[in-house]
Amino acid sequence: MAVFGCRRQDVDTSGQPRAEEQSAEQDADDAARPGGAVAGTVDEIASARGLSPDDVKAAVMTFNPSGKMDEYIQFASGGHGGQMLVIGLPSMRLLKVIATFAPEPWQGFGYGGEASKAVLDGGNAANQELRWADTHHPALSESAGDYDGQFLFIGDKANARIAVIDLRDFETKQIVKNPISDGDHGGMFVTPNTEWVVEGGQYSTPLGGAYAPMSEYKDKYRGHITFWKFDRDKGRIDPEQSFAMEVPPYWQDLCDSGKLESEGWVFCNSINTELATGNAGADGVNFESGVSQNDMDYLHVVNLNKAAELVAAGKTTDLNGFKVLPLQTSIDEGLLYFIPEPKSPHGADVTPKGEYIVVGGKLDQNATVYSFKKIQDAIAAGNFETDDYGVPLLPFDATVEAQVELGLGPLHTQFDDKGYAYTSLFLDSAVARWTLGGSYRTDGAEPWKLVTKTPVQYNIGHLATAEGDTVSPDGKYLVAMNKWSVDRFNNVGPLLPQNFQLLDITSGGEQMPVIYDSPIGIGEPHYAQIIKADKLKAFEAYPEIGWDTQTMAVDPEAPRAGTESVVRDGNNVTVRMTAIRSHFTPERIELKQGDNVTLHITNIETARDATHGYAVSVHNINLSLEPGETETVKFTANQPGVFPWYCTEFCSALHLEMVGYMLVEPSSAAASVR
Ligand SMILES: [Cu+2]
Repeated sequence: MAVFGCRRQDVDTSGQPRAEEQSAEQDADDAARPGGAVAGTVDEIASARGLSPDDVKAAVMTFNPSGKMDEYIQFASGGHGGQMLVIGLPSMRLLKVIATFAPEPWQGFGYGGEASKAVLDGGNAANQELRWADTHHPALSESAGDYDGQFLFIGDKANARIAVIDLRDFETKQIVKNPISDGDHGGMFVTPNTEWVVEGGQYSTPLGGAYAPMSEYKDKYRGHITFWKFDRDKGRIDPEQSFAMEVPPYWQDLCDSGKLESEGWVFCNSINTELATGNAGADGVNFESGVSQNDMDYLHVVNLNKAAELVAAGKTTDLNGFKVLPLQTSIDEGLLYFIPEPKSPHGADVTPKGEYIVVGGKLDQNATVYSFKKIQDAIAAGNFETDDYGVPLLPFDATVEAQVELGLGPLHTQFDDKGYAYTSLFLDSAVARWTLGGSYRTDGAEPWKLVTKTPVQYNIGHLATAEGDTVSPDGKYLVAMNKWSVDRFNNVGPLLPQNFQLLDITSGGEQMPVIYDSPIGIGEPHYAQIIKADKLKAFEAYPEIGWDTQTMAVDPEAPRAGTESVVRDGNNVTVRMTAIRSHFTPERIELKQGDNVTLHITNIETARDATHGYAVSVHNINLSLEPGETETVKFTANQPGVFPWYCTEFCSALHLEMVGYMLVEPSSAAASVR
């Protein structure tokens, strides 16, 4: 197998990159080295490691030598780790874990700083300091239907919360709790200009935190679809301008926003139109079978623009201080329609030009494709049957454009730039490529037809293609987000990592190889979006010294070089401190037991990557101060003693010397004993 010449572009046995030319004798020498070490030409290395030509090709397609950047950035949910993962493509290297709903010490998120405390406390509920989340579906902000690289939203399925991340510094700025429900799944999905962030519910309950026995499920339990208003200038969701639609107590599932032709509409599917309530002892049918009785569930078709008009006109009721459109209002005003969809569906995905909605029915072998135009015609035709709650039911046959037989367990669909759709098949453990029809077919290929399937390892949930949720997908990479990895990686015990597999989808046709396996050892990542890397315009360092990361502006009160001080006012002590390589100013704080301490600290560095930490022993305080950042910590000095603090980032040769002492004088001799 001739792959390259004998230029050594790979790694040597110590893992160090090597690029120097070698003579043939040296290559032969290296190859013959004892101990099984791999060395020699690329051919010899491939042979010694048992790599096929396809393996070598995949390696060349994904390998980034030191200093080479990735072309795409994938933002994947971190599952019940409560975080966001930032992964480069095609290398699949993990670039960052963004602390989102869970405290994270490296980023100083939730360890004493007032800013992150305020963000995390925004998600508290039911008198609980909620400090974890099951992050599900991330959504990048869009302008005119394309990712704009400005903001990132992520939903918490476990507690019905939304986080807003600002992509200028990749930090979480806001967490909001849904005031009327404690669960969701169909979010986040943004409208094409990010006016609205959509959060669809999941397990129906009495709304607003009320109680009702399961025997009253049909009458008292309800689902919701919540529309959060996003204020782009402020970079925050505005709960005052947000609202929810009350919907029947089916379990709403994934949603997607209309685009172009269908802009202003939202599509969510549902399961449990059976209204199953589970078993208790010998009573009733379990959910697994109870929820799977009907051949058809209901695709929810929502006229969002009209709903927003009615909300503005005051047609809402108030529940826990939140605007809610009652179900009857949505029916009377023509905001909500149902269409039968087979069977126990999961994904509802709008095609790039917005004219079709693709539904994957978990217990059906087809992807079902609805036509937005046919839906509009059916609405205009009127004369509806209704479901048990009076919601108009549009006929299946009149609204379906095509059904495409794909295989077992179709879930979620993404798109490319060549008129193909890609659907995950959970039960088949495969990715299906199939042809769209209509205006997508300019190549003469048969429309609405399965083209090929690539096996993945194993149990794929979602998949994501490059720019795949936009009006202009790139058609370059597909990531299969596999729930099980079984035999793919070294055994690390009974809790196994998930497996992200990268597929090359550039060539179309029947070629769609897996080119990289990436273990994910954090939570269970659920969904991801992939953006062209050059759309991201993150700060390299904060723009000015004294930067407040909450206001994203300079804090005029931030400590600066020469303004450091310790000021006592009774038992209130205010410390103004700076950090720079390799010292804090001041380096000593003398307190009395019981003092209330407010510490303002600024990293006065401007150099890229010159981050300092500020960690105080046994006080659960650890800040990360990126260049220019200012931060505030408040605590009471209850514990007498002597407490060193130090910089937790290895910032310079004299990093060990970047230290200070906090002395807390006991209020009495007895108090000094711990
Ligand atoms: Cu999902």
